[in-house]
Order: sequence, then structure tokens, then C-alpha cells
Amino acid sequence: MKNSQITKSLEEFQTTGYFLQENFLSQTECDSLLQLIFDYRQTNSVSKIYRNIKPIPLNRSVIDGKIIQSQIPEVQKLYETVNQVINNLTNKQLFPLQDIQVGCNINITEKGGTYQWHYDRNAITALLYLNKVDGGEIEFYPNYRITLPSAKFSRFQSVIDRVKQLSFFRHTFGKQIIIKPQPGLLLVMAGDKCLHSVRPVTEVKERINIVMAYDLPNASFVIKEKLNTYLYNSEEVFNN
Ligand SMILES: O=C(O)CCC(=O)C(=O)O
Ligand SMILES: [Fe+2]
Repeated sequence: MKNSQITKSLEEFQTTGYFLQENFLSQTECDSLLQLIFDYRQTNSVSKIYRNIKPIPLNRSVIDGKIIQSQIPEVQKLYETVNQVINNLTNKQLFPLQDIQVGCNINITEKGGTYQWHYDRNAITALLYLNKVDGGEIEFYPNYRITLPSAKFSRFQSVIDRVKQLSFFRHTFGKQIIIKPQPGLLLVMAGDKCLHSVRPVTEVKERINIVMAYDLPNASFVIKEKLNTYLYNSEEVFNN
């Protein structure tokens, strides 16, 4: 990116709370990543996670960051490349998450699959879409969260978050953005401030994207164990 483009993108990110770049990867680059993912799945099963949350369930399969690091190095490399883009865009020194399982994921969403309303635990999230499907739009509300300064993972915070997820609050106080997945599209958002969910995929083809999380090097997430079980273990979990 040229310096003038970086400045423009920084301004865009700071004012809107998100950044979109079409054709961040070419169709050929997306196809070769899709092929690597396909090859991995020929010999490995991928965990399917279903949590029956209302109004939108979490219903997707995931290849987590530990697997990516050891078995799909091309995606790990991309996670590092996108780190530079993120640092330019935010004018901060951010890093991959220390929790390798969470840092970089491949989400695979089949017909009917969705992703529940949530905020990410980390400061900045980059979503890279590898293909186009019917449905499967990401719907988000940038910089929407009211964050309790020293209690980001408290019970009271989660009450505020739940109330603000209700359609009435979203439509009254939020700026709704809906983005259709398309090959090579990069979406960057302040993950822990931007409320987001994924609408149902409506065709038989799977929606495949790469989710890359960044934060300050000392970022800590008190809810880590419980949240990781929730997001990555295919067994039934209670309490949510
Ligand atoms: O797949 C998407 O568009 C969003 C996924 C997401 O929000 C996540 O994995 O945290
Ligand atoms: Fe997310």
C-alpha cells in the first residue's frame, strides 16, 4: 500500500470503526487456499460446533489455530502478513494472540449454518472471505458496545451486551452494516467493540473464511478456558 492509501485507510478505520478491502487476495490466491483446506480435510475431520443460542445459533465447523500452525503453514503465513496491514491501518503495534488455538481460525459454514451475535475477546479482527455463497452475510454494528472500563468480562458487562443485542436496541442505537462474502474480501473491525453475527447460508456450497485475531502483547482474557471450550469443543456444553 502507498503512504497516501495508508493514511486514508487509517482515517476511514478511525471514523467508521471498520475497513473493507475488495480483492485483498486474487481469485487464484483464494482458490489455492481453498485447495489446501480441501486437502487437509481429505485426511482429517473438522470439529463441528453447534450451540443452540437464540435468536441465532452458533453453527459452524472450525479448523483452529493449533492445526493451522502445524498443518497449513500458508494460512499461518497469511496471518503474519495481515498483521502488517492491521498495524498500518490502526497505527498500533498489535500481535497475533498468545493463545494459538484462538489466534487464527478457518470457519466453515454449511447450508443453514450461522454465527451467533457476539463481540470477539480481542481488539482487532480481520476476516478474509475465500468464496461467494448465497446468504451467509455478516451483519455488524461498528463501535456499538458500551464497555465497562475495568470489567470487560464481568457479569454486568454480559447483561449490557445481551440487552444491546436485542433487535430494538440494534436498530435504534446502532449503524447496521451487511456484507456479502466474496472471494478475496478483507474486513477489519474492532472485534471487541463491534457487535456481529452471520446470517444463514442458503445454498449447499460451504462458506469458507479465515478469521485472524490481533491484540496488544499483554492482552489477557479472564474468560479464556470457558470460552475456548464453548467455541472449539464439539461436545455439548451447558451454562449459556
Ligand atoms: O465468519 C464471519 O464472517 C464472522 C466470524 C466471527 O465473527 C468469528 O469467528 O468470531
Ligand atoms: Fe467474531
